[in-house]
Amino acid sequence: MREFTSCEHLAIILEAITTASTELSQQIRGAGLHNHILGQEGRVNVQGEVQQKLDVLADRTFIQTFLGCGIVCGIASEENDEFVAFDNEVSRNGDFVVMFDPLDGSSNIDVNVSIGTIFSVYRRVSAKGSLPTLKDMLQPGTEQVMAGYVLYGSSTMLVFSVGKGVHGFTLNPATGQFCLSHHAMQMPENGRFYAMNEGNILECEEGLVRYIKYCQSRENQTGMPYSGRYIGSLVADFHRNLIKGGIYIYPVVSSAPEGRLRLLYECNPLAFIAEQAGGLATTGRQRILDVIPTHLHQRVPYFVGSKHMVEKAMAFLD
Ligand code: AFP
Repeated sequence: MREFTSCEHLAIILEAITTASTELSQQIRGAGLHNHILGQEGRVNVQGEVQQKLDVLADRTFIQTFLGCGIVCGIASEENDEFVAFDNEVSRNGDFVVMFDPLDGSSNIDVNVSIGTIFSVYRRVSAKGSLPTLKDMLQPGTEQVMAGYVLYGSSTMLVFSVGKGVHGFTLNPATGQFCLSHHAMQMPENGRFYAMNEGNILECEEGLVRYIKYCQSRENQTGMPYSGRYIGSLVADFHRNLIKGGIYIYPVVSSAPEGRLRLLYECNPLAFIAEQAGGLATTGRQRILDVIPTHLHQRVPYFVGSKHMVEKAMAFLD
């Protein structure tokens, strides 16, 4: 049998993602009409967060699709305490692992605000034919071979990169096809939007408080206060900044001493997209893609967005 090329492999994974997200998109679009998929599942995930029914549905949908595609040997997701190894002959020979947040922004599900799926694909480092190991999951972001997200917003959109620029595809609900709508996306180098949960401002380090004051002043490059925009769905906040220019910050705060966002399936994939589009992603002190992961649900502080804005924010930190 002919071996697939790397390109063909990634196309198969991408097809799995479009299949699962098209199905999920339909569920989300009708969620208000179907009480059985709205609200809480009644369980708490490993992060101590209450799972929503749609979180669990999304997680299952993606797992089933990756399992069925034959070239993924295991996954890790926000909703599973441990990584999941696909234990069958075909999957054990799969070359790839996928890290994903099945439904980012779950607090927005019941209030009809944009949410998304974030994913990151790595080539396994363990031997083919065996079950994947934790080492496969704990690779630095520089090793990603594909990453992206699906945004369930005013339209459903897939944005991804295989390391050769960023492209966006919009779902045509009439045909169920994702069509190229945003070719070679570039993040503006500067912007006039900042996104941060300012409810936490009194808990932030002094340098960051000074940066936020700078954003609100006329001293910035626009000569006008930036506009604050915070949706509370990382993927939606990120997407706006990708298109219009801006910065998203989730810093260390006392309630989240290591930051709130998860390195493997939130920060790394969006950092990959940001860099591929000419933007920047750091912890405030270090490039996100260079962070060596130590555990599956590791959290990090996150500064991501337009290059000059992230550089400026970092300059305010000690
Ligand atoms: P979920 O994947 O658990 O919904 O995470 C949401 C999130 O990580 C991110 O999307 C938001 O930007 C952030 O949390 C919102 O957190 P705050 O409510 O603390 O601002």
